[in-house]
Amino acid sequence: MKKHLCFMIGTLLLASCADNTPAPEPVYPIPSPKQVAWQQMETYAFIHFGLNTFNDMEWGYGDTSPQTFNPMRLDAEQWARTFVEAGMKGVIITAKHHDGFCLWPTQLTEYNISRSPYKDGKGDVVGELAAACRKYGLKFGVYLSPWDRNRADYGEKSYVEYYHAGLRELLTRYGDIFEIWFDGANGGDGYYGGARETRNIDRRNYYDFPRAWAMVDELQPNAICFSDGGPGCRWVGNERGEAGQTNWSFLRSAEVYPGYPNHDELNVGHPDGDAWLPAETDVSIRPGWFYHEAEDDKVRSADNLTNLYYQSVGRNSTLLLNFPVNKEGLISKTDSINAVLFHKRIQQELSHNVLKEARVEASDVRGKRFAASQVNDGDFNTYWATPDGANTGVLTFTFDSPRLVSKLMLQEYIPLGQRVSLFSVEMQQGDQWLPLKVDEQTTTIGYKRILRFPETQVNGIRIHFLEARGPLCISEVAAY
Ligand code: FUL
Repeated sequence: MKKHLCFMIGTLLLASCADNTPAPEPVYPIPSPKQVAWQQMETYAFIHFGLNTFNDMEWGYGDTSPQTFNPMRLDAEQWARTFVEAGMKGVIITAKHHDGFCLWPTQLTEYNISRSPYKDGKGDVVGELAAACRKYGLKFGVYLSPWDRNRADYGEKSYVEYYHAGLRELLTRYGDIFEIWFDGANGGDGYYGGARETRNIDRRNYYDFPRAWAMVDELQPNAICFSDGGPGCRWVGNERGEAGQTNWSFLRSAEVYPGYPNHDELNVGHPDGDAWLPAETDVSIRPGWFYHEAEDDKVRSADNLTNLYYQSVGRNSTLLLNFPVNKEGLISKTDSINAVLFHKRIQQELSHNVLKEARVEASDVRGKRFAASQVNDGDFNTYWATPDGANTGVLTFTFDSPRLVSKLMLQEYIPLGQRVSLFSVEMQQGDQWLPLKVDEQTTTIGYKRILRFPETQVNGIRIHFLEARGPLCISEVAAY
């Protein structure tokens, strides 16, 4: 009886604490769960490797002999270990670049690795990397260039069938694929089976991309399709490693297509876009995408890479960092050392979140389960939310004793959409609240925004959310 009574009282107490306040309605467009999981990868590697590597080229013409492809020490596990130590969550390899040479053995064309001296024609670089990824817990992706400077039938219907058949092989032979790269460089001069001429195609319609994307949905439903206009993620609009300070994860889908010429729009997104298409920032650790001996002393330093991280991941984008595998078939020493040092730098710079030791108050709260304390609990899936109609608000963090800070990290709960379009920050120094001066626009936040500023001693931090597309949904705020 006593036990029963205790249970009843417990249930009553629980009921009075429970908060049934509904979550805010989504503000469209919103990401699919796979787009959220993809964005949470944050950094992953790119590999450019192929005939170009052995012939000191960036864009092979399509006539280089497969006999020149001969890496003597190729070790895909060395690549994978480098990426793991550099904190990367996956890798995308150029299975076929514009020169048309296929890094996997295929019956579809003679222009493939089985015609090279590598492993006496029995090698499969795509397969070797896929296996290394499985062993080291990395996600695996492929780049399959639509433009093909080798094929005699480039420009005709049969080439499009060939392209789709190659895609099917990659989607079915190598296990799970997290991303497929549909590059936007398209048409121009090439070998084209000996024709040696210039061919132009209709960028928008020639490749029948909707059919390719449907094949991906069917065979690899968890994969993200990259192109200038998605449908999974979009190009950031430059190869400098720089996402827009204002960066919306949307585009007007009817306007953008692979090969879209307005790169500035891709950099910031379309604030009124109808499709969720977050930006991916692709950049090489060296000046070129492919390996060139002359660039051995031009590898980006850890400092340089650190800056790229803040300009990409810190601006609501992902970072796709390219490693030009060398002629031996390895990632060169400087490249791997600098990538690992970069990761250690970021880990160290963002290790001690002082807001975990702060009191936090909000101007307005939707209900108990959306309390301000959700923003410094380290859990992306819980968030502070404001009531319907309250599209502005203030978060105030205060410390018992002063703290030194030089970075501020903000995250929106993007499963319900990207909302904030303007915010400002104040720092409490002594008794005074002073505006934080940063060199960047403080407009959008999205999945992640990181602001950098000179080290400052503060007693508190206050964030004013000044404009948003709906009630605020803030997942996390951290200061380091
Ligand atoms: C571009 C290509 O033309 C480059 O060669 C490289 O692959 C880069 C990632 O994409 O469009």
